[in-house]
Amino acid sequence: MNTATLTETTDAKTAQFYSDVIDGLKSTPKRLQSKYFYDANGDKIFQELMNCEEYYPTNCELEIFSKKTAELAAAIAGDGGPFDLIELGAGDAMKSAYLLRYLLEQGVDFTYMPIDISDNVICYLNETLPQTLPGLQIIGLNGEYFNMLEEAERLSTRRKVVMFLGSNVGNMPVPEAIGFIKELNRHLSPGDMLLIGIDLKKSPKTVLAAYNDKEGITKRFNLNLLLRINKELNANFNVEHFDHYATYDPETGACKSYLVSTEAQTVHIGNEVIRFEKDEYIFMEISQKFTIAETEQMALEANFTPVRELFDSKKWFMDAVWLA
Ligand code: AVJ
Repeated sequence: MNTATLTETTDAKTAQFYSDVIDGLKSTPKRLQSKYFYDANGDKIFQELMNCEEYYPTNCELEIFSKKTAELAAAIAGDGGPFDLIELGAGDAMKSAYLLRYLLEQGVDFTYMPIDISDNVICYLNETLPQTLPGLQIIGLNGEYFNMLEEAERLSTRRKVVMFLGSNVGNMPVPEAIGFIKELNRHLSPGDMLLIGIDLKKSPKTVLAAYNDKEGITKRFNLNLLLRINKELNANFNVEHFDHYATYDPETGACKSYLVSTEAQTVHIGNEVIRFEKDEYIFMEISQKFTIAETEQMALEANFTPVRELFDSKKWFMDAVWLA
């Protein structure tokens, strides 16, 4: 068994977190980066979210991975030779595990390289996956996508299949998403592939409900970032003075989350002081939705060729295979 973990140092990560938070809260309008949602508590709240009634994307993609495993495996098989399967933002790898198990059963020679910003996640995967999937070659990489992708390139000599699931691509505004996928393409060679999970446009009510659940899990998920800032950056946010607000625009496909200051207040973060007016908002997250045509356009603009599209039974979600 080949198991390893590579981690950026905690100091460097905290320094980056601090400067990103201060930059974001000193800009107009104020913003925070949703990639910072995922500390240990954030991971837990996201798990709750995935199990709640309104949040559909995970279940849709799980349906694709559990019921169309053979089709997925065939779509990424290439010439049948060995390859490295790199996953950006692996999370609990619940969906990927279906594919990993199938590939192992078929005797395919591959190494699974999960990349995640959460060190919890990577430790967990390195420990548990080899137990539940005997024979799995795994190298967990803890850090930012492109830093760790470069690490993966240093470790890999074989054809690469990159998985980017869960509509994580939707957490960037479209132009940035295209830039990101282009950059990804530059790290790949002809014959390499991208298996990308994308949330599709659907009833606006269905989308909005997923980001505005009745139980308030999404609200807690957003507020948790303020608590993380308190804990890790020595700040004093009072989460009772912030409310969560979500919008969905069916025209653009942009679903956005905000935290709104319910009163005029001052927050201290390290040596910095941030003032909020009453009703001033922090832009927290975008979760972009696409038509199928828009995703194909995006693939072409980023120099990929779409080769296969798989859907759940409601056609709410798509996993597409794009050739580099
Ligand atoms: C994990 C980024 C795909 O945008 O749907 C869920 C995160 N935010 N509810 C998404 C999230 C609010 C989720 N992704």
